[in-house]
Amino acid sequence: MVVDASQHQGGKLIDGFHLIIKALQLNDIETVYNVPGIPITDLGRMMQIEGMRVLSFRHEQNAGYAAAISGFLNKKPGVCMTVSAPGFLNGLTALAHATTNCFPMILISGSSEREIVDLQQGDYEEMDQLAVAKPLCKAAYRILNAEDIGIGFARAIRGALSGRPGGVYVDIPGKLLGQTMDYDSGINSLIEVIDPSPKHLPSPAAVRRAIELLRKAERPLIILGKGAAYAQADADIKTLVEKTGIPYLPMSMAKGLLPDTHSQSAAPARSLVLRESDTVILIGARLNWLLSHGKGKTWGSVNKKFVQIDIEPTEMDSNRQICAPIVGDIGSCVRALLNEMGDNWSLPPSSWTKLVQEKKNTNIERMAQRIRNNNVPMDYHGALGVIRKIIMERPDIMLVNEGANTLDFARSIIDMFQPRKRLDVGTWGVMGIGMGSSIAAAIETGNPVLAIEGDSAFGFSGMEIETICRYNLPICVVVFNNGGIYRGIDENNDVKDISTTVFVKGARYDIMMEAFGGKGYNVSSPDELLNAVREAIVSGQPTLINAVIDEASGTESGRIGNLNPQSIISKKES
Ligand code: OXT
Ligand code: ADP
Ligand code: MG
Repeated sequence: MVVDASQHQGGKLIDGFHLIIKALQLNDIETVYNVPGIPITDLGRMMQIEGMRVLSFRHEQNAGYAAAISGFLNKKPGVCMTVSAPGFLNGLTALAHATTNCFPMILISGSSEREIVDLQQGDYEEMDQLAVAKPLCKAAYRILNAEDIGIGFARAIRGALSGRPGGVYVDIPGKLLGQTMDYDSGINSLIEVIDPSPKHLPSPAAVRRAIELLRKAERPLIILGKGAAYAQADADIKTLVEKTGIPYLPMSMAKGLLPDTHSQSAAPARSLVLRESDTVILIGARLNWLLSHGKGKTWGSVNKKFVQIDIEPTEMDSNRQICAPIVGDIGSCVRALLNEMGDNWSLPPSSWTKLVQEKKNTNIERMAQRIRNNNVPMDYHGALGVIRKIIMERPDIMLVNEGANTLDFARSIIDMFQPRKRLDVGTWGVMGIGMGSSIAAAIETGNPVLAIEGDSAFGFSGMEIETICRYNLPICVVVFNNGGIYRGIDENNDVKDISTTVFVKGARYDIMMEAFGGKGYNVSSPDELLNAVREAIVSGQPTLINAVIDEASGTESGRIGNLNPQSIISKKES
């Protein structure tokens, strides 16, 4: 039953429901992504009554991905709320994803009663959720008493935001919600978190060491990662890049931090700059698998020196020696580098910048030829050439992207022009972020959203198109329908079942969207695709475009096929 908060104000009591709401609102958290059910249904209703935005999803994982990306976009924890055990577990993947990607997020989950869970007496949806969550996030807390709600949420908010951002779990046993306490004492127990993400200034010695190294560099390279996008230090990062004249490589979610058409962008010369550079400055990017751990063929034989800016001290030397570690928040570190550089800074040798430019020209020319096609059925280049045009026309569009080939080709073909406009699979390469990210992007920014989805990728969160229609969001989903995972042409090896990577032929994802009142298009040429996307963006209506892609045009695992283990025994022999 819904109880109106105002009912308590005249009297003397406040309950757990309202203390949670007030704790969140006091800290400027006004949006919650959730799936309702026991014991949190009324909490969601009351949040709405108290003026919060509560968006209900069809599956907790998608609500969780929405919260995670909202954390990335806003530099403020995104909140997901789930029911006990199965709902909690569904949301947990997203909490772990947020932690892995360094996005601030809070997962609030209802849970069963402690006395029964701890004696393992088989309560409704029984699970020791706190213990399960702990290893998968930055911090996990359980609140048992109404008077601890303020402290509990303060710890969660500070935990998610301070230092390296990440996911925090808050366990709320159902009984907590109905607990009451004196109204004034309750309000006084709430905590406004002061400076939850304090500036972390780098040591002057670390900054000097880095500058000395950079002055000696002959072939320097800056790598901008999604930490740099998250930091929202856009103007200083641009100044650093331009003042140093150093070529920069944006990681996928850092694209647009400076426009991809910037003369110093080395994105179209990626292999060359990684191989040939002698000094590399990592700004909010880790030397993980996406950068081949800073070792091996990708990095060539040149003995490289690394400078790294990161808020997390233990990130240094994780894969390679970091010759000049700069520990601090990116805004402060970049500013300190700019100050230390002074006014007399020599640009990198022109032999280096020319080499990069020549490689860029070759790759850009090659790409230009490939995207200029109107083939039917479409290949990835023809279809994405059109999407590239759309983003040039509307650089404010939030681009969501997942798949294998659909992801990899889109990353290199579609230029981005503004920071934090490209949202994708992140550090894990996870499929399923599509609709959750799209919904959060629409809710948090109000901009149009264009989701470029492999047909497999879309399937992980496809039911949320009902959510998109229900809230009438300006989201255009384009399903790159090549009839399967990577390709639609795998043979079944003469076994009973169809190949593991192949889907139903001729599937019509557009009709799914129409089932919920959205607009559907089925297109088979780049021209048709261009018109359909333009119409969708202008209309602002929920739209799904089924874009028929040549079943044979993808490759196994896109550009990371090398990560598949190989067997020396042939598939048939075994
Ligand atoms: O320098 P060189 O010459 O090398 O050229 C490079 C650039 O310089 C150049 N370039 C350009 N040229 C011209 N102009 C411009 N503007 C330009 N920009 C760049 O282009 C090349 C390439 O550049 P790029 O892309 O920057 O460089 P590269 O070498 O690719 O970078 C390396 C990486 C590692 C950084 C990059 O590849 C990367 O970021 N990769 C991420 C890969 C990833 O995360 N993939 C997703 C996971 S794959 C797999 O796991 C899938 N699953 C399994 C699964 C998952 N993931 N999750 C869950 C929950 N369950 C299961 C599944 C099921 S994918 C998948 C579904 C796939 O099927 P779909 O139907 O959805 O999709 P389709 O494949 O389309 O069918
Ligand atoms: P990418 O995948 O784009 O290379 P990663 O997720 O690997 O990026 O790296 C992001 C890095 O940025 C993490 O190591 C994280 O600690 C760091 N980071 C995030 N926010 C900040 C910040 N405000 N200041 C400094 N470092 C940050
Ligand atoms: Mg596919």
